[in-house]
Amino acid sequence: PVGKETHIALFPSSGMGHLTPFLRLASLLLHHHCRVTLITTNPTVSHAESRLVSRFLSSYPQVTQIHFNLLPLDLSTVNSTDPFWIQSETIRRSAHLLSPLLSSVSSPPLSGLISDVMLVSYVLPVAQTLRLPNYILFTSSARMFSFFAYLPTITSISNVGSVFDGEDLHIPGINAPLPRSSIPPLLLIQNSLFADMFFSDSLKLSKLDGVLINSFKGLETESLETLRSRKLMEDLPPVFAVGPFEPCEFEKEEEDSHSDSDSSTALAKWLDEKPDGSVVYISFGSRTALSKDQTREVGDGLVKSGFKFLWVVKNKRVDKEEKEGDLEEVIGEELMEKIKENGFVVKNWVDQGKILGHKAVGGFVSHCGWNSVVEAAINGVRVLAWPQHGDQKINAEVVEGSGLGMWVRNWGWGGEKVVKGDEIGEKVREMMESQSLKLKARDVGEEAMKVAEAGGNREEMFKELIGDLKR
Ligand code: BUP
Repeated sequence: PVGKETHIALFPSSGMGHLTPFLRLASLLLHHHCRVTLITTNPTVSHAESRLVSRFLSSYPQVTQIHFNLLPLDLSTVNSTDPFWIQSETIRRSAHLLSPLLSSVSSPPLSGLISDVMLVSYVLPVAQTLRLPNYILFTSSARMFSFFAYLPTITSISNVGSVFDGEDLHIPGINAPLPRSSIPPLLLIQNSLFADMFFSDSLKLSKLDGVLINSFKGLETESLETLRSRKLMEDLPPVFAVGPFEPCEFEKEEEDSHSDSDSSTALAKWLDEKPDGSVVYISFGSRTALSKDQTREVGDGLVKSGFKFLWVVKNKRVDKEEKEGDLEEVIGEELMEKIKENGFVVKNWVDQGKILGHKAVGGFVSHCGWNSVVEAAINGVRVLAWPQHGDQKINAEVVEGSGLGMWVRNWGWGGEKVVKGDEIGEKVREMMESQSLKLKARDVGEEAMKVAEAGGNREEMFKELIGDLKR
């Protein structure tokens, strides 16, 4: 009804790859006059997450925060050593405690809950008990969502390998088949947390009220069309292509607290002095640390490419574990000297939104975490895909298929082999020198702008979503 205020609770899972799109979604919902309540878990895994949450809350004082204290998890009951997976499982197993917290939200009462795709099995029963519409934000590509929705309808957790045996997987309504080599490796490990989550959550999709995806026509035209028209399967809930999510003001201000402000000023100055489109930016995301050998080969490759480069180096999966002096130790003095001629190296973190939006940056060597792909797309920056794990090969297929970038398939998953500097340098050069790639990436960027402008397709999607929530 007219006049009813839409009040939405948001519940992200762990890691920057999940938190960031949730906060960008919050910002878009506020822009569309919704009231927002954010559920924040205590503790978080990384410093990056807690800093981003406090930045967000101080920028938007009108947002209500629900502090959600997690129950301790018995580690002997989880088959993972990855702190982000463990945290995600901790959130799942604590989810029943949400019920009293959500039911106490009253002025105005909640219209719906948008929770993380990784929490479906545990959050949906809570929402059902409270008679609260439950939507999810799928934090990867529409292509990955098609795979997620479809695979469990044709096989069981113990037979994933068999549907691929020697073949590609054909997903209804999607032209480019999915090769066996692209499936997230953890899916082939039956008792991994990921495989368990993937299967149990996927089979509950039809019970949800809707699925939000940070993607857009122009980047994933076919997959989105297939999902929205229910060509993939009849009982899918409505899919809303609410992307592209662009980096927000509250993220930019955070820069100084991540790295020391002297080095961020030096970086800004370094970039400002470079010609348009001349710099390659290299980052493998917030939760991938390359091996020492691979890190050195990357450095060697960047030097050999002959291009100017800005390189974010991580040597620990979790930022809290990084120590002073790590960078020099990993890269080594000799290589560090060569790097200084053409490169700028930052340990652990930069304001990526700002970097990709800088006119000096022309190319991006990326692991293809989905947020990074969308950020490159918004800015029309071409990508050299180097998927490391999880959904990243499926996202790299989107990069290649949309024209946003190129992918050297035989580099395999991160850590599978050490790719040599000579080859890295050659491919970086190929990406930077390709006129056709440059133009195609620019087209994708223009499409993103069109979708995101006032009156564009993204606004239509938000109107549809909010209309749905008001019913
Ligand atoms: Br590293 C890094 N600065 O230095 P993805 C990341 N980010 O702003 P991930 C920075 O974190 P999953 C840095 O812009 C993006 O929004 C980046 O998300 C930002 O990859 C986010 O790209 C990272 O999806 O997550 O973190 O590997 O494994 O969940 O895909």
